Amino acid sequence: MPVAKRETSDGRVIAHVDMDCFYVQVEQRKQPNLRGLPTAVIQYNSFKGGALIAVSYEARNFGVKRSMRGDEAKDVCPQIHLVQVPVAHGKADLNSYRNAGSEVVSILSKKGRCERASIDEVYLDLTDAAETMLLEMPPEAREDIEEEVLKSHVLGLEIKEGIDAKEEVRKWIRRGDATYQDKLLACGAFIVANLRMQVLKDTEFTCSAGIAHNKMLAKLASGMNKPAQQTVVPQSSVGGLLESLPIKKMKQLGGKLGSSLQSDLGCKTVGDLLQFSEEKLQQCYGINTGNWLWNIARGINGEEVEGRLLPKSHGSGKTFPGPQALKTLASVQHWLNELCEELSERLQSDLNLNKRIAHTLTLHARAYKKGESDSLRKFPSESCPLRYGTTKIQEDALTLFQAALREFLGFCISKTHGNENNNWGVTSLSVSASKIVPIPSGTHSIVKYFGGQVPSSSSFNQPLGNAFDEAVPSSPSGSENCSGLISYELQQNYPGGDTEIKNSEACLHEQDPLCNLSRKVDSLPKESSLESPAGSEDRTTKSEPYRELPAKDPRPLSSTPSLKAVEKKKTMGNNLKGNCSIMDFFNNYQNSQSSLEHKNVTNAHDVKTASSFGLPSTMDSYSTCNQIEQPAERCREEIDSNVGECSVPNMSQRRQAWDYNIDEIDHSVIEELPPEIQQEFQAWLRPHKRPNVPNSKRGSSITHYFLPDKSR
Ligand code: TTP
Repeated sequence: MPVAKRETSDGRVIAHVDMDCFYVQVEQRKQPNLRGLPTAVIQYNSFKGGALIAVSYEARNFGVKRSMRGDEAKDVCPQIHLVQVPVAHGKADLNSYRNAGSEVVSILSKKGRCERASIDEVYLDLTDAAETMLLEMPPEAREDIEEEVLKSHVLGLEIKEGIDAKEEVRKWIRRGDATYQDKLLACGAFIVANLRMQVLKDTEFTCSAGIAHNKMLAKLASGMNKPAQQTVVPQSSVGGLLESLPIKKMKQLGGKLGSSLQSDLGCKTVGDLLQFSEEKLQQCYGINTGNWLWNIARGINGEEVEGRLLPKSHGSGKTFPGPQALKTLASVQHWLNELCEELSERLQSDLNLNKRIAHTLTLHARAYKKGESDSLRKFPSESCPLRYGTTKIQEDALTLFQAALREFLGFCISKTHGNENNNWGVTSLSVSASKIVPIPSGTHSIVKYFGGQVPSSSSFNQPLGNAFDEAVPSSPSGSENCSGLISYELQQNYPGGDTEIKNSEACLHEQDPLCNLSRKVDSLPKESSLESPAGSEDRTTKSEPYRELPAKDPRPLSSTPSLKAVEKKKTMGNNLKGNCSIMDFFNNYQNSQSSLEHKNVTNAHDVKTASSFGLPSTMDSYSTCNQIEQPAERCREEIDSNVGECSVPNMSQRRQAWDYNIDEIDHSVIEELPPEIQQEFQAWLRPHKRPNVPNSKRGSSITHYFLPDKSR
């Protein structure tokens, strides 16, 4: 349900920029001979020439619509060029479009706070830039105004027949009696026109824009004059705009709420809402939604432009219409594997490029059950903490699917045994990764270091997964972080090993989708269980005490390395390409930890202490929350303290968070690390070094240091 945010000021300048027929433009840039021709991008399948997903404006002039199939488009426009969307993993590969969107974002974000709203849409807060322009070069003082600015549409500006619209816009821009707000919007028109010209010059893409005092109005306006145009919404025009705006055209009113406003309150347009008091709307729809409705009827919307250049989530999905519906668990698993592989690649790329990790894996599907109409039962979406590594994501997605299927079928395990082909069909599948947060900056090079050791992408997955299971910290801000940390703990505790894969494979062969279900699903931590405030519950100790072993780690098992061995490797210099003692150490450390696990280590403290070498800060923040059961707010403070660079002011908090004696670190180990990691360690260590005290601990056993200290 939408929630109203207080309108902070009507003096803001917000732009919404939307690319024109975006996928078509991307394809036309690849094939310039298609420019200016009727073109559409299709997602090919054999059914009636594939589905149109983007249509050029030239093709639209012939009556081609996105709702058509390729064959229909050819009927109305025989000369249309149909370009097939690239394919990977047996489905549309949108990477080239995503990358093209990023090119645009990098240009637009230079002028103000920028929020990437979708693959081809951006919000900009241009208030500061507009205020600066107003001071330095007010619109009324401008003699030469660029053509692109004069081509702006100004809502409410009457253009009489036979009058040059550009001249009217020039007058509006240079009005001496304009309100301060209108002057700011006029500045916004200059800034946005320049940005759009820059986008065209640098990327060859055209875009359209809306310029208003808030996001809602800017978004409404950007679609009013397409392609390659911009529309300004002065405050005085808002009433007129909303008066005739159909309810369902307003963002957030396209669904059930909009339908209810139409059928229950008789509102056809947004303006019709004006007749209802705030109390009445609150009575009908609750306090928040009622308040939001009252505000939007007046064009009030205080939503901020979030400074976000990267997507909030990653998803990969595919539909299986009509006869293509998936009717066996084996076919579902096949497609889940494809989708998860794509998702995993994107997560990996996000990690490498942006240093971000996702915390939640969600499975959505649409399905039908024989004998029931679609509307009767929705296929439930299921979530769990996300574990990095393709295989792990695939395993977890399958388990989530099985859980959802079980719920969908009404737990009638015995009835479905052996006859799944006749019982259900899946018409769409998707997996998504959300709760994506930056890795705390002080840990980047360590994560990179782990990733960098792995030679190929296929073999990359498992070791990195392990490295992350051991090492990846949680998100740096807010209460979400606490649940993120909990997810991480739970991930470690999920016993998803080979045995279970084999079981589920056996299950597939037996055509019994549910034979293995209860056990796996019960052991998979669901995301919903992460919602309670961190610290209110000791989740680690409540979870399965068994920690996952590095199942496919090809590295040999060996005992904990002796200091002598470490010293020997040290003489080989700092070149860490290939195996080196610190890597041996990590391997051995994992192994030694594993042996502890086999001894049924149920103590969260042990697990946490053992993990703390990998990336100590956030793990220990969680542990601290965990141990003393602090409220979420307290957790947040501690996590935040671990987020920034390793500045001295944060060190005391850091030191508290690390649950070991920092003076006991064996420096010979650190010296073996690559320079950037050494720097990070040094930054952590520096404030703790006591001047004039001989390094009495040098040479103390790293084994002693890294193994859990039972006395703590
Ligand atoms: P839109 O911005 O909705 O449309 P568009 O950019 O093609 O055209 P317009 O000029 O009218 O804004 O979508 C952006 C891209 O997203 C679009 O080019 C293709 C893709 N898309 C789909 O793949 N499926 C869909 O159902 C929609 C609506 C869009």
